[in-house]
Amino acid sequence: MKLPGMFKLSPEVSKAILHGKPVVALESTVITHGLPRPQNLELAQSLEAIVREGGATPATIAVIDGELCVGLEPAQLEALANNPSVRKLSSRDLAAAVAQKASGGTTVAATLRIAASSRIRVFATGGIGGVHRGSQWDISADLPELARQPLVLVCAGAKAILDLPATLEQFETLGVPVVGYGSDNYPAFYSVESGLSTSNRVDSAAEAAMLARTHWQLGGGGVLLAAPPPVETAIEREEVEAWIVQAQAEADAQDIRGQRVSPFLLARVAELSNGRSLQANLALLKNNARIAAEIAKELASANTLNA
Ligand code: PSU
Ligand code: MN
Repeated sequence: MKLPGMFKLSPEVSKAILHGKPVVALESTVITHGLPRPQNLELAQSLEAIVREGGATPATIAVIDGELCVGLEPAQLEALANNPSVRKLSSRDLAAAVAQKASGGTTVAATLRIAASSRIRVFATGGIGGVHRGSQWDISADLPELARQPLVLVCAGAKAILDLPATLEQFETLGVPVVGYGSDNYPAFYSVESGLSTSNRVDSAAEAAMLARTHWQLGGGGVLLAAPPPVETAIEREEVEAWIVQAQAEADAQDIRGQRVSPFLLARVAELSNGRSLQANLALLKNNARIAAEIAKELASANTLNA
């Protein structure tokens, strides 16, 4: 596959894409800005291992020295996770990072773009961005980018720190199907239920793949596949809510804005919950990677049958 020079596919990922093998994209802002050290690197490595065990090739995406890297070498992943000064790169930030030969973790939005250009069709993350509480104009670029790029995004819904009803309305406006995986409930990231409903439900990876392929045939872009977080580490909504309200009040008082809001809230909720939210976050990320590998396999085998 010929991509512009700024793209750098790892040999493993390049081969998998070329042969129509299942590939799962993984984002890197969760590594650089979403999780504390050393859990961030451990998590990044286990997500890759889970995708491999599931029979797919992991493609962790990041920008390193201005190159759009699709699939990282172990040393690159380590360097990224241990460098506290790398950038958080959303869609709007990619051109500057490339031009300035900078490095950074790519958000869901930026990862969607790079993955779509590389013809990857499945992507696993923890929770997608969305509409922030209190400031309805702070809407993550994750939303319009998901509407545009034809991928299945496996996540536990939007991050609970957000205004979930407003975020769900945005998906409807943008024409993004919000599909529950084995559930009618729209999950709330740390919690199994948000009190909101999904627009559809599937009960297997094969059904998810079929729905996505049909959406793409109809000219659609992204599909949000909402998987409930594992019950062992999930937290009741009421309990989480108190921590979020406190963290948001602190963010407002300290005038935290823009790109800093989500990392601040996630870190503060982890502190206020004595690490319980972190455990839930790690568990759901792994769960989503496992499901994404299954869907990638379904999509790849359907492609072979149609060839
Ligand atoms: N999921 C997690 N932790 C994270 C993120 C997702 O479990 O840190 C990241 C993703 O990269 C997502 C970003 O794109 O948070 C959203 O940032 P913002 O709200 O600034 O758009
Ligand atoms: Mn924002």
